[in-house]
Amino acid sequence: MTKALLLIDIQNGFCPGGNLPVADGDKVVPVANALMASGRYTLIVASQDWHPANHGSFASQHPGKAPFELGELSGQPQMMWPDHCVQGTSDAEFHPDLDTSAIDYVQRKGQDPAVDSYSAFRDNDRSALTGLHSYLQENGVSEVDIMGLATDYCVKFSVLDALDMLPDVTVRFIEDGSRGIDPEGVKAAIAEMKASGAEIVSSADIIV
Ligand code: VGL
Ligand code: ZN
Repeated sequence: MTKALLLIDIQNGFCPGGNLPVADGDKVVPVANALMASGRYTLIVASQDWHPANHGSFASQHPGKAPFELGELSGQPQMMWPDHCVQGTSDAEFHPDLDTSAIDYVQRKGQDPAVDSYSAFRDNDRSALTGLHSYLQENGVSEVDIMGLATDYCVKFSVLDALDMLPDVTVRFIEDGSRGIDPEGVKAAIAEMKASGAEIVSSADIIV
């Protein structure tokens, strides 16, 4: 059994003080560190939202649009975000308390200015793959536990893609290791992940 822990976007930008802060986003850091130290995982993977400064998901690139309004990107509906996780800035760095020494593989995403990439596996239009799917397959992963930021966006899309793209793999969402942007969105995201076949677990179920 090759078990992977997938840490989604535990970056300064999504923590208090960041450009797209998630309430209590930093609270997931000790959960991630404890799981990494548990010795339960063969592979530790972390994703990193990694946008160019002119990324098309930024409201700043759409005259007249404000952050958190619905806009369009390449003809598709797109939430307009504040500028966040720009490549090479401190906003894009992992949270300083995250123990990055245990991370085996970092998957960056969101580099194409013309499409957003919530999932760590592929762009929102499902065309370009990031490489994470191949990495997990090459390593013969049989179980993926997923947690991080934000539950209602990048965590949810990563869980749904893991279920879709790794059909024989057990996919679990770690609830206490995740925080979301919108409380109603979080409830809906958990219901959708569950209905799609993900197990909903807590870190206490894993570290016994
Ligand atoms: C995310 C919105 C925009 C996330 C990334 O990590 O959940 N959300 N970019
Ligand atoms: Zn982003």
